[in-house]
Amino acid sequence: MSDELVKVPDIGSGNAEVIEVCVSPGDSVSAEDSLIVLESDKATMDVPAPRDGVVTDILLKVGDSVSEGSDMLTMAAVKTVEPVPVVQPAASVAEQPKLLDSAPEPGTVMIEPVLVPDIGADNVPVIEISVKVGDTIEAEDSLIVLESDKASMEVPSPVTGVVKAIHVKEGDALSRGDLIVDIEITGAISLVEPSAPSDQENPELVSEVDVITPLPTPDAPPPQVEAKPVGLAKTNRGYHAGPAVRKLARELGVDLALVKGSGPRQRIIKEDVQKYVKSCLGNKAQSAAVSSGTGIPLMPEIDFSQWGDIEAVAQNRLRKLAAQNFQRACLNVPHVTQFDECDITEMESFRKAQKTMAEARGTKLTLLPFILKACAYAMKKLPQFSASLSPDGEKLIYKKYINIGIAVDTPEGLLVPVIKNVDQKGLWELAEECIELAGKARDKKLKPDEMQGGCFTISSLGSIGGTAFTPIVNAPEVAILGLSKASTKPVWNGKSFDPKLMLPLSLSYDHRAINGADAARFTALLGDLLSDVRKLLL
Ligand code: CAO
Repeated sequence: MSDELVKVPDIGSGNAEVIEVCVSPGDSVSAEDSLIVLESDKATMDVPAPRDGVVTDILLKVGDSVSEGSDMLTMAAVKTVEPVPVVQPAASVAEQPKLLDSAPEPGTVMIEPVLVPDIGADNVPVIEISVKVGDTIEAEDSLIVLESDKASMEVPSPVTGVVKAIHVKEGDALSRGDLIVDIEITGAISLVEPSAPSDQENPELVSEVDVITPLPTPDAPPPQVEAKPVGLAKTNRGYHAGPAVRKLARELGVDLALVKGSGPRQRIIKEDVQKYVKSCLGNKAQSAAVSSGTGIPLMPEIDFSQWGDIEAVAQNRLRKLAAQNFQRACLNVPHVTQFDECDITEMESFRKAQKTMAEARGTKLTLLPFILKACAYAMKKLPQFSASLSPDGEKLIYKKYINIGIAVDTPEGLLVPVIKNVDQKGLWELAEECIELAGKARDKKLKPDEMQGGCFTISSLGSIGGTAFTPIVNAPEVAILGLSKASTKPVWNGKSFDPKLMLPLSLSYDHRAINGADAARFTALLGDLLSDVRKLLL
């Protein structure tokens, strides 16, 4: 049998541009599958296959301007299979809304309760409510989308009207006969109705529900519903893509929100979805290679419930982001931590002596402003501590400003607001800024620019406890100072032991940018400054 020439049908407008060719020679297509997508200045339309067959040649290309009768492609016929006769059984009275074939009389209000039709299964979850109370809808508009493990289905409205009440919510499990919505009828009722009870032994029964995503399950019996043109799955609504592309995306589990459209007006075409899937597979392979390349075996997934009760709590976005940053810094930065301690006895006396003054100013003077001042001083003397390495490791970028981040523990997770130009600010100003930024962090009021531009970070656990810890460098910064709890220790003065308030310092640094001698110099300088804060003025 010779190939059949398929031409562009009546497209309701003069010329239209081919914006997508959905098939290739050799593809088997079923009647109604999209062959090409056309776009005129008024509409975008899919041109469906007139019948089942195999595409043998494509006679146009993306960008061509076509009109009714233009040659589109050639198809070879396939052996036709006798269609299964469709039986439309009588509906059960109890479940069937009353049929009307005309609009209600003016002045009368008719409420149509819409029930779940035969969906071939019980307890099917609602994955989308497509309408809201007050919406004006047309007959056939989708009301809800149900998704079983075999198929996604839209339940269409049988009438034109206004949604008065919604009786279901996302996640509800629905079965035939459940009440979905009440619609106040404003137009004629179409003859779309919930179908009769399903009969597992009668495969010819056809539901009126549109199957929009038949999910292939090898052992599953053929769905008992008629496949109509595909609708839009929940996650893929609102993107510029034709039904064929949406169908492909659903089949491949692709979220179209993540796909960049390369068609006219950023329309997502088939190739974009394929490219996206390829890049995902590439990334996966790459991360597997990185993982094995660095010799880091993946953590095994363990079912902890085998040893007792457990509760899995979803991590919030902030904690997930922080975890990612910590891991990235840990894997990329060769860390070394320099431990030291410094005598802050006199500084502490001075700080405490300022208490009345602090109260009069309505603020509080903690250790932190002194540490900030001392770090700013040391960063000026040793500028590599406020530098960053270029990503290729070729350059050390020295920053001529002294911005210092302070790690703030909040109920949501760790935040690091940045105090700008610390070297230009006095102790009171720094005290006020610390309180303000820490407060904003805890109240989730920090603006992005208040968390950016840091050169160095201070993480103070001193008010909580501990003797030392190894903070993780807040890359691309190259150093972070950890403070633990100061405690009084006996310090040998050459003749006897003096009680001294000693502050433990833990300075972690990126060993690519800073060497150990510099780190020791840095903490020694901090010790010198903090043991006699008058030196900060020099
Ligand atoms: N040793 C002894 N006492 C200390 C101290 C130290 N190293 N550091 C602070 N203190 C004292 C303060 O001086 C203050 O004492 P007074 O009440 O006598 O004045 C008291 O502890 C409470 O201080 P604070 O915590 O309210 O204020 P702060 O300026 O010291 O710290 C902030 C502010 C925001 C850094 C702190 O509240 C915070 O959130 N720290 C946690 C940081 C963190 O989680 N780091 C880990 C990051 S990695 O996971």
